[in-house]
Amino acid sequence: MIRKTLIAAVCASAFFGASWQASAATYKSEEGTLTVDEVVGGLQHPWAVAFLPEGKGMLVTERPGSLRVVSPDGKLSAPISGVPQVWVQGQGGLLDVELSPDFAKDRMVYLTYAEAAPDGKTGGTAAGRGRLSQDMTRLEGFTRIFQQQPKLSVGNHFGSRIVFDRDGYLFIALGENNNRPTAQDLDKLQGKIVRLYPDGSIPDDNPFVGQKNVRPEIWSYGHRNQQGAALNPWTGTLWTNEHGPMGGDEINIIERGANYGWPISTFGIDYNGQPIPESKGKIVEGVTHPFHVWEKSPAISGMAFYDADTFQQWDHNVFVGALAAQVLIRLELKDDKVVHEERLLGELKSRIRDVRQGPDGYLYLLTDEEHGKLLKVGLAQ
Ligand SMILES: [Ca+2]
Repeated sequence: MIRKTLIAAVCASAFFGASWQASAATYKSEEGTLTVDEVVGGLQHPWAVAFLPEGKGMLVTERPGSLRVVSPDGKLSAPISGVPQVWVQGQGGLLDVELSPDFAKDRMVYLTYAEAAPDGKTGGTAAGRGRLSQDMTRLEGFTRIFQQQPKLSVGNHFGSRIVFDRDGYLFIALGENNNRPTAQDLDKLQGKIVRLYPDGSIPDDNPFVGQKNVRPEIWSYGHRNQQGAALNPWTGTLWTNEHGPMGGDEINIIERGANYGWPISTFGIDYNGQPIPESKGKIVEGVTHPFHVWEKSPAISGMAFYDADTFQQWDHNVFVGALAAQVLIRLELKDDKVVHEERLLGELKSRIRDVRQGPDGYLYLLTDEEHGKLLKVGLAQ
């Protein structure tokens, strides 16, 4: 145990200097004293963070359209060039960032973003990839590999998160553009998870390939607005989370071809206090029900499984960010059930947009604010 702690401390200092003990703010939690370090501030509505290999720091997206490098010592780069033009409207803009599983060889960076229709009045989610130059100032040859069609959003529910599975398939978790019925329409890409090859081509063994009037990209459907997704490191299965309407935020374990219910099945109600018009109830036959549901919505975004050795108190926990509730949610799992929930860092009064486990075993959070921050969270040892 002592040895492990020592190794963790050495790794942590190799990654981000040894300053946290001196500068970290501390907060109480059930598992010990939380330490919170500001890695960098002054981020404009940061949305997603991805870790570069070999301790080179991180890539961070800002929703108004910038992708930046945060160096290991917390310096913020100028915007990286070659990033696509994004549609900055409502919840839209530059969204998720993920590195290729073969990044060490191919240096590919994947982005999701909102793009406008030609008339500029509506938009949808798109994804693309480009090669990060060695000096990390440019994305070269950026190419769109996916777009939601038709473009139905006027500024809401773009999702989105990118996850690669262990076999290298690319999953994109999407929103329904605030057009409820489309989540059940298999001829549209709203409210879906799609499964692609990394170049955007469609695998032949996707569940709906070859069916008439059905989009072959679809892997699962009936989703509302998914803003968190991660691969379960113990099972290799894809988990996503999605915003319900008023109530009914969900975590789902994604199965091939399954219907996750929105809007015919939901634990939430409409913002006007009335039932969702299309809903037939909470439990509906033929629908895969949520793994976990919040009847009162924290407005969840980002998700990370904790599988590092650094803080063993967090072993097998799942962390989820919350925007409206302004907390980091910690869930304890036992036999694949959520057995306990703790809400952390409410003192910060910050909308938590993303949460990831860093290579040093600390958690990294982004706060969705005009002057947002990248925070590093651990437990005092
Ligand atoms: Ca559902």
